Amino acid sequence: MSQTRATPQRPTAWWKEVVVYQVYPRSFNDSNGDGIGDLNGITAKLGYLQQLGIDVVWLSPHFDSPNADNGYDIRNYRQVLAEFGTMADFDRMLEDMRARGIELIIDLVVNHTSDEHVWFADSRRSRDNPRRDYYIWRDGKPDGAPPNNYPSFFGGSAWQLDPTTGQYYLHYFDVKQPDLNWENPQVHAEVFDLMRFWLDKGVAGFRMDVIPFISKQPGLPDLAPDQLAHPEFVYSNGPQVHQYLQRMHHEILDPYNAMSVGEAFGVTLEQAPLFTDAQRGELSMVFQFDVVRLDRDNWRKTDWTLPALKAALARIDQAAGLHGWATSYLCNHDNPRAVSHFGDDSPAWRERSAKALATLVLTQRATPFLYQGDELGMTNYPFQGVKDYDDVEVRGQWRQLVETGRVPAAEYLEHVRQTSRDNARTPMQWSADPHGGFTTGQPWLAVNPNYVEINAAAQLEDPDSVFHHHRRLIALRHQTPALVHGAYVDIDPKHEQIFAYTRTLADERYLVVLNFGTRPLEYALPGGLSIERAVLDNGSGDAVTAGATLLTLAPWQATIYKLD
Ligand code: TEU
Ligand code: CA
Repeated sequence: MSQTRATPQRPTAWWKEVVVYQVYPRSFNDSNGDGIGDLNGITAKLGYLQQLGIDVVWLSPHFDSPNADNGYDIRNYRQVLAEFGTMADFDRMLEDMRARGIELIIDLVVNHTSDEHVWFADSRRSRDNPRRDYYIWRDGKPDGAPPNNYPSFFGGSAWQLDPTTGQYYLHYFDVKQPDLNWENPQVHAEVFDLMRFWLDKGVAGFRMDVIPFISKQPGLPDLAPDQLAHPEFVYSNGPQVHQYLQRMHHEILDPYNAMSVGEAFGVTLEQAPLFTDAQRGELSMVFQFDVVRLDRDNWRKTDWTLPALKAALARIDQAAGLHGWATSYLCNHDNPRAVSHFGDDSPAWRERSAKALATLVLTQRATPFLYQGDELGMTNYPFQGVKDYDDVEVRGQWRQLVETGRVPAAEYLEHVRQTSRDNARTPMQWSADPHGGFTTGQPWLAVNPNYVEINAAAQLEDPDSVFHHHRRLIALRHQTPALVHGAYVDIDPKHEQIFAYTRTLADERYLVVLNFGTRPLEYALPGGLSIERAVLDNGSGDAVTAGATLLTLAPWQATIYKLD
């Protein structure tokens, strides 16, 4: 097999210098009026993405799936979901992206498959089926109870009894998402094969869904009582995970010079370098959860403080160290909207705080990942009742917690309104047309009614929009190596409202100052720093003179300065 046939000539570690934009295809753009976003809809918006200036698209799953979890349950890894289009549509989309200089990474979901995948259909047929060991089967306890006390993230036990053979199979997520058995070398061969299939088409790499979970705990012992609330810290710590990833790196990722980003759910900041240290040969980078889960306890919303956010970012930078690399993100399809979460989505401050958060994400020493709609400052959805949610996670928790009387409905809804994944999954707001111009039909999930004010068409027209601020930040990052590679130093980690850090590469030095609040402040620069000029700010009207050491900061001001 010619492994290098379609290998693109990309420079080493090319993925450090890119800005990534995540597309959640179901909610991006519907080209045929069925209410569901699709691949032709994405192709139609590539000019928009090119104007924004991003380099890489991460496409959430586009594969054939019964959609128990919106495509994170794959039935056929080599087929496009019919609702999204055909393989010809995919090829055209990819060709058009690459003609515009945009690379594509796709979602590799191989901790589990759909229960409708042919591997699982075979596996469940009989105890001696050749594919039995593709999945994890165990006898129940003598009294018929599940093999151990593992919980599923979507409610209930992580084990499902299958009547055909009388054994249980393991599923960390929905019952329709059985976990693959990576102790079986045939599973590696199958996965490596499907990776080659997409790489040979010209895909540039993968985002890897819950990849630390692929190695299971030997003997699958019960979780201790204190582990039950956060099983991810056990599920992510199987003994073989690094060996599996090193093999994948050696056989697939390295020969194709592919970009890889692992979703490191349950991985601590101390463990992250094991995945990303280039000398070990595993992944390019990982998504850590320390920022997006700063104010979360499962579905519960808790409080966060600016010093805690700064500490998490500093530790992420330290964990990347000299030989690793990090990611920078505030939102994705599993989280509330960035501006509602970390900014201020009230009409007075939404735009300016969204721009401040963009400044933060795009000036870290890490590859920035923007989620669709971030560039417009899209907000959380005004959910009322449980019927407003589509997500399998909310529906499972509702059954397990509310219908059993463990948590009052009002309490659950108050938290989930702020934490639900559906906040980020409402359709893109393209224009002030009905349904935000996302579809001419009925959208699969309601469009946020604020599309009348917040939409791409209006922002493209307005040079001061959140969109154009993102565009300017991306362009600045591309032309400023210090903002990509420069050392990161938080110069005032304890300040409760100001976030100030320097980025230094040789004698180029930048200072980023963000006012995380609506109170204007005078800010004396610590440590004898003095300003040469303001390079980019978020329209807060800052006038600064050369040599200044005292700043007058407007509410939610975000400014990048060049230092003397
Ligand atoms: O999510 C991993 C994950 O476990 C959480 O982020 C998840 O969203 C949930 O909130 C945990 O309580 C990945 C995908 O990003 C997510 O969309 C999938 O549902 C999940 O894996 C299963 O494939
Ligand atoms: Ca469609």
